[in-house]
Amino acid sequence: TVLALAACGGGKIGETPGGTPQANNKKLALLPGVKGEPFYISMECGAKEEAGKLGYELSVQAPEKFEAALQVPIVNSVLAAKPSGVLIAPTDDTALGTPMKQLTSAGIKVVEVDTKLKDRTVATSAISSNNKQGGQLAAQTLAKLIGEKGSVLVINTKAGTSTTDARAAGFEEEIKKYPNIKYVGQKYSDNEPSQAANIVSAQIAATPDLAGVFATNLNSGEGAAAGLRNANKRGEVKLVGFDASPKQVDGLRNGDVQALIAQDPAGIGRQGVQQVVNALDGKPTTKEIETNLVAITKDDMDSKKEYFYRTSC
Ligand code: T6T
Repeated sequence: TVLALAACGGGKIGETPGGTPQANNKKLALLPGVKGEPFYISMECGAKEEAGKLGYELSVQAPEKFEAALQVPIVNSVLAAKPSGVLIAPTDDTALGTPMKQLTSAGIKVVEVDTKLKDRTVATSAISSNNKQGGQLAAQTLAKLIGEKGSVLVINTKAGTSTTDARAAGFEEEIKKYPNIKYVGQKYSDNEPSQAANIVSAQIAATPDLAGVFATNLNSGEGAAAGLRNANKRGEVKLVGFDASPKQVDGLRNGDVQALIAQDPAGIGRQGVQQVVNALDGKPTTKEIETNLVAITKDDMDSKKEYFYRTSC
């Protein structure tokens, strides 16, 4: 039957599992990981611009916190609204699997932007930084800053976040190549800056020779900077962050942080829209697309302004 064929992936483009062809209503939804955060705002700017060029309307719905339990109901309400395509940053690499599959079963084209599911069969395409490479770059940058010796800590966000997990893994792999650097492990901040600050203070007390910290994203980096400041270790313990929010960029300028690994969120949004529209038009799509990453320090920050994130479009 048509139903059985479609359930095995045999349905035609734009056809629901029931076999009813779904008209392209030119509506797209972007579901970022969290609301009001410069990384996702920049992504939204890129996506909106591209959607406008291609004649699509793009709505944005984000949870108040980076949390699967808050994002799942959003996916369900988007399913009911039935846009033709969805761009989603799943906040958990497993928990969002079932709701995302419901989107594709309803004939909605799904593209992952930034984070992704472990299950690589659900989304048509995924656009993200090479996060493992970003973690390796962070390790090389931090190693250089600390003269390749001393103890280093990773402040991560939440286990199950594909991007930050990959950054921490890349960092760990790379930092182990330095014989005089001791990796003291990673601690999770739950993506809360205050928790990241507390972790840094506690680690300084426990590890007096702490030489460096790698914070795997915006919130953990902003929090780690506050922790170092509170402990009077600003500049003495070197900090490498990920992302380039206005606060992080200020931190680079004033010495709170020594290097940032910046992503291209607007490019992720732009290419996400291109991929979902290609899928809707029956054109070829690319399964995995990598966007740019760049290390920024105080010395070269003025020539890298195009990598700074935005707070409005
Ligand atoms: O680092 C980005 C993003 O890549 C990550 O998946 C989650 O955190 C950010 O949004 C920054 O807060």
